This record gives sequence, C-alpha cells and structure tokens, in this order.
Amino acid sequence: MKEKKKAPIKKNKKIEDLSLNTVSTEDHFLTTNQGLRINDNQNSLKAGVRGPTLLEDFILREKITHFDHERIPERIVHARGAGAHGVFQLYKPLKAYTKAKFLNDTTIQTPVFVRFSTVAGSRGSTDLARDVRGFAVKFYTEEGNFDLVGNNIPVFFIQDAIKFPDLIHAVKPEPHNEIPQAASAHDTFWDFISLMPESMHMIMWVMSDRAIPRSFRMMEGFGIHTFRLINEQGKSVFVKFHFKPLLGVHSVAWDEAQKISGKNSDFHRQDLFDAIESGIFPEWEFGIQIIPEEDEHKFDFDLLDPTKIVPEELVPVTPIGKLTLNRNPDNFFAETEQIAFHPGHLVSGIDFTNDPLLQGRLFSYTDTQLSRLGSPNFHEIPINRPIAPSHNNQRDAKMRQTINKGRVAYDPNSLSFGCPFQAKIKEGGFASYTEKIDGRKIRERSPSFLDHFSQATLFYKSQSEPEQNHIINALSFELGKVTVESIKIRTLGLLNQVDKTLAEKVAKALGLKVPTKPETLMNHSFGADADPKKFQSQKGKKTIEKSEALSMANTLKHSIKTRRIAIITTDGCDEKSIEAMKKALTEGDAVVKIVAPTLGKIKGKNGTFIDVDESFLTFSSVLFDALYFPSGAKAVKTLLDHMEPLNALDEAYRHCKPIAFDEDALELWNASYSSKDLPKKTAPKELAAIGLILNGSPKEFIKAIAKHRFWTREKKPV
Ligand code: HDE
Repeated sequence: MKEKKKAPIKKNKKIEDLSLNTVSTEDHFLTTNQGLRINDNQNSLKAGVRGPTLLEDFILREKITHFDHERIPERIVHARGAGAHGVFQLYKPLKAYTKAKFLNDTTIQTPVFVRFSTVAGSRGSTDLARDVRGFAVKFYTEEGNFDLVGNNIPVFFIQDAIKFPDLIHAVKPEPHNEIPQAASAHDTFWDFISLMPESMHMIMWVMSDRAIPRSFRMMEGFGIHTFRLINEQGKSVFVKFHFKPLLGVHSVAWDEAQKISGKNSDFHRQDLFDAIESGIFPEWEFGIQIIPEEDEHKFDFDLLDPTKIVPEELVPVTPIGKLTLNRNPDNFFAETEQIAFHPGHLVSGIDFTNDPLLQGRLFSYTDTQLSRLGSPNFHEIPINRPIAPSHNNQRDAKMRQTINKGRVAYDPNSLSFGCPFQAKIKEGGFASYTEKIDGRKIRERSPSFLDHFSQATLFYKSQSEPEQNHIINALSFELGKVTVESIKIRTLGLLNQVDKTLAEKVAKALGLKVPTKPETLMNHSFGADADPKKFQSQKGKKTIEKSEALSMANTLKHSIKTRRIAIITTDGCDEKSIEAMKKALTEGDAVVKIVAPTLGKIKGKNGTFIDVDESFLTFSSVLFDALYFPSGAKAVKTLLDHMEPLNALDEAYRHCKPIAFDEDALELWNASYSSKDLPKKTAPKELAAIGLILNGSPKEFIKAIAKHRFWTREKKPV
C-alpha cells in the first residue's frame, strides 16, 4: 500500500464538510431506513379501517422501534450542556515550548467544537444551578484531535481520582428519594465536604458568583491540571491553560438565578445559540502560564495538586491565540450529545503530568464513552472524527462505519509492505515525555498536598466586599438547607480555618457557634492504617496576600454587546424617548425588546405604531440585564395601573441592574419600593453611580450597562 498523500487543510474548515452523514430534509421523498418510498405516513396497516393493526406493518414497526431507542445514557456528570463550532487562531508561534503544529503555524485556523455544561444536574435540569461549569474544547488539529476538557473554575474538589465517585454520589440527588435535582444544598454533599478539608479552596469558588454565570460567553475556562509542553528538542516545560472571555467575566445574583431557573431553564443554552445566530460571536483569548522544569519545587504548593492555582502574580498568563465560536450545531443530538471528550486525546508537543486526578481521568473518559455511546467506534461519529487521516489495524466492533479493505489487519506485516507504518518522532510520531520515575508503589498522599487552606484564604481575601458577602450568603443558604447539625458544625470548623470572620458570619446566619476544636472532627483523607498525624491538613506559608485576577470586580467592563435591555412602555409613550435609546443601544450591539401589557402594536403619542416583542405574561426582569422606562405621561399612567412594571423595577433594583427613566417615567421610580430604600435626597449623580439613571441619557445608561451590576446597592449579610 502506498502512503496516502496528506490532504492540505483548508482554512476554517468546517466540521460539516467532513461529515458523510448529513441528510437534508428538503430534497427527498420520505423513505424507510432501507430507502423504500413511503406512501402513507399517517395510518398504520390494519385489517379493515376499524380493524386491528397488522404485525406485517414493517413501516410502523421500523419507525416505532427506532423511536423506542432514541435515548442514550446521559453523561454521569456534565449531562446538561450546550455546544458550538468555532475556530482557534494562534497569535505567534510557540516554537520554544512546543512542537504541536497548531501552536506553531499562525496561518492555520484550527476548527474546534466547545461544549459547556453544568456538572450535577441531569440532562433536563436548569442551566442556572449553582455549580461548576464544564468548558470542554475539542481542537481538530492537522495532527489529530486535542481535547482540553476543563472547567470554569481553576481548581477541583479532590486531589485523587479515587475520590471522584464519592464526590459525585454525594452531590447528586440523594438516592432514596432523588431530591434535590441539580443542587449541592443538601445533607450528603455537605457531609462529604465537611470531612474533606482538601475541598475548601474549591468550595470558596463554587460558593462565589463564578458558579452562577451570566452567560457561557462570559466565563473563564481552565485546564486545571498542570500539563507539559514539549519542544522539537524534547525539552519540557510545565503549563497551565486559560481561556479569558473578551466580554469579561460576569454573573447573576443568586435570587435571580433561582428565578431564571423557573422563567427560562434554558437561559444559558439559548443565550449561546442566540448570540451566534445574531453574528456576535463569543470570543476568548487562549493563554498559557509557563513554568520551567527547574522551577517545579519553587512554589509553596505542589504543581501536581489540582486544588491549587498558580497565581497570575507569580506567573503571568500569556495570551497565545483566540477562540471564536461562530456556528451553532445543526443537530443537538448528533453533535452536542454525541461529542466524546477525553483528556487523553493529545497531540505531539503536549503531554501529561503525574497529577493523580488527571491520571485517573485518563482511564475514565474512554470507559464512559463505551457505556454512553455504546461502542469503541465512537471516534467514527462525525463530530468525533479527526480531520487528520487515521489508519490502524483496529477492526470491527458494534456500528463500524469504516470499510477497511484488504486482508492485513496486523503489524508487523509483509503482505501489506508494512503498512501502516509507525511514524518517527520527526515525522510526528507521539512519544511520551521520558520523565524519570523512581519510587515505591504506595497508596499515600504526598505531604506536599496537605496545605488545604492557604489558597482558600487567598481566594476569599482577594474578593471585593460584595463578592465576600455573596460567599457568606451562599454558604448560609447551602448549610441552611442541611438538616443534620453536626454536618454544619464540622463545616464551620473548616471555614474557620479559611477565614475567622467568614465562619462567624455563616455561623450567625445558621444560629450556631463556630467550634473551637475543629481539627479532631476531620481529616478523613487518609487510609485506614495511616498515621493521622502525618496527614493533618495544614495551612502553609502564604506567597501572596491577594490576587487581583481572582476577583470578578476587576474584570473587563467595557462593552454592552449582547446585553438584553427591556424597554417597558405602552400606548401613549413618547416615540422619541424610545427611538433615541433604542438606536444608541443597538449601535452598541445590545439586544433591545419592547415590553408592553399585550403583544401586537402600541401607539405612540404622535400616532406612530411600535411593534411589541414581549407581553407582561412572557416578560420577566430576570431575563434582562437592564430596564428602561421611556417618557409619555399617558403610558406611565397605564403602567402604574399594572403590577408588572413596578414589580420588574423593584426586582431589577434588588438584583443591582442598571435602570433608566426618562422624564414622565420618573413617576414610576418615585412610586417604587426601591426609591424608598435610598436616602430621600440622594443626588442624581450619586444615583447614576449606582446604576440608576434618572435623566434618560443613553450615554449614561450605556456606561452603566457595561458595568453590569451595582452590587453595593445590596443589603449586607447578617
Ligand atoms: Fe470529568 N468526566 N472527571 N472532570 N469532565 C466526564 O466523561 C471524571 C474532572 C469534565 O462536555 C465524563 O464524557 C473523573 C475534572 C468536563 O462532554 C466522565 C474525574 C475536570 C466534562 C468524567 C473527573 C473535568 C467531563 C462524563 C476525576 C476539569 C464534560 C461524560 C478523576 C478539569 C465533557 C464524559 C463534555 C465529563 C470523569 C474530574 C471536566 C465520567 C473520573 C477535574 C468538562 O468520564
């Protein structure tokens, strides 16, 4: 067999071009799966028009049998998700660090598919659960698929893969009654956590607003584990992967998240789909933190410990390229559901480290695809196929698509002249990094993993005051749902080691006291025969006190792109007041909707008809980022007669969103509960500083929307 010539990779090659299985519904007759044209798809074959259905009806049976098997097992974790196609474009070659071609050739646009997800909930659960979000990227590179299967939080709950089933069993609905769905606020989760001090850093993140993102498009992504990059000379450096969204990192309020779950449980999925359909493509900068081999032991934490970050103040994140999502899937099941990620899908130039969580994952993902997708041929499903040609001697198995020719399916062979050949390293052959390993077989945690608190404290201390308050409230909420007092007390003991004031505030909300001797109640993360003293969790020395990068208060706040703004009005509105605002907002690429008591059209005071997008029945303030009440005395009077406008106003105020009023609409502000929340004579300038624009100025409103939220309006926790 002659070696096939490599097909040149087209720029921005779409995955759909690679799929042999796309079927259009437009240009075909309806047929059976065997290609027989169907004449009647409305009636089954019966013995007489009122008689029994005949077993002979193969058309009916084929259709119903297929239907009966339409579901595949959902992912055991990350079941709920949404995805999109896109491209990765490198900024400049990384030759010094890696030989991976897609990280060296700036003329290539590497196709990608990204799937975002929640972790705990099942496939039909709400998008807005308090949870970690999956951020899994499949790079279809010329040298094979590279999957970066990460999350929107840079650390994880546990240090060793062997604890994963326990963690997931604890967070999933309790097995006796399958309650609660997609929520960590229950006994079993906190029971487990209260006995796992190593989870404290992650707990700070999941109790922060990072766990209730405004949009998938406004989340960071992290590879979490330390990986290796390997260059042509075989030299290795350690690397951490980051994605930073160009729209900044933004979240919603917890009360809002819970309400969105009822009003539109597909909120994130829809947000992603709509943004891509509207042509405002989500973008991230892909960045790396490089740590030379010689610096491996320079930190006060272990690079192999997945409960630790490498603070950006110690090792900056260098942007190396841009990830753009520019095409929605054509079919959710075929693409988003059937995509199969695996941290072990690697390309030459990237390699693993010995992080014990990563090592366990390397087993888990193929195993899970076998049970979920049903066959080792899952790589042949169009969304999983590499664009690099694949040749090997693997054969057969369920649902094999490839028709391998010839009689040779073994290596070495002479009958096929040795084909397919092994590739030399310089021909792109993958060779694992030849790390020196010299150790005893041992089931033990490395002592360098035992500082369970310093980075939890670093995270908490790095938050702004409102962010800290949100963490206190989230912990008080979650533990408030726990029914067993000893679990709450144990958790308070752990929190106390993160930050004393934090623990005291949560204890106060729970009506409890922080335990004085928490140490005796914990540290279960060692084996039965181990000496507990050797494995006591510790608080190590701090390298830095604060990290700006950890606080969302310091995120980008420059754009109103894709923010949703409701203009609430009705007949008698002032057309100019609407038009000027709408124009300014849409010029900034915001999404503007006219909301009125009923659908149809409203009539302005000058007789112009304006289309209504949402009625008071379908509208909810929690589905919008900001509200605008235009002028028009008659309209304002009607709005005051309805419950919804003032409810929406007060709700948006509570959720710290920008709200603008023009002239006559000030009457609505004055009638609101929110206006009474502020000192009577608060100057308009001070109000503008907390996102309340009373002069109808589009410019000021836009500035406020770009800031996203004005958390200082909130009441402080107990
Ligand atoms: Fe996963 N994880 N995981 N995980 N994970 C899965 O694979 C697993 C972990 C992550 O959109 C499963 O195809 C083990 C860390 C994402 O399809 C499964 C351990 C991180 C997704 C699995 C971890 C992740 C998964 C379920 C501990 C962040 C969704 C379905 C050793 C770096 C990918 C599937 C998608 C999915 C196992 C820990 C991220 C069961 C055993 C840490 C984003 O194989």
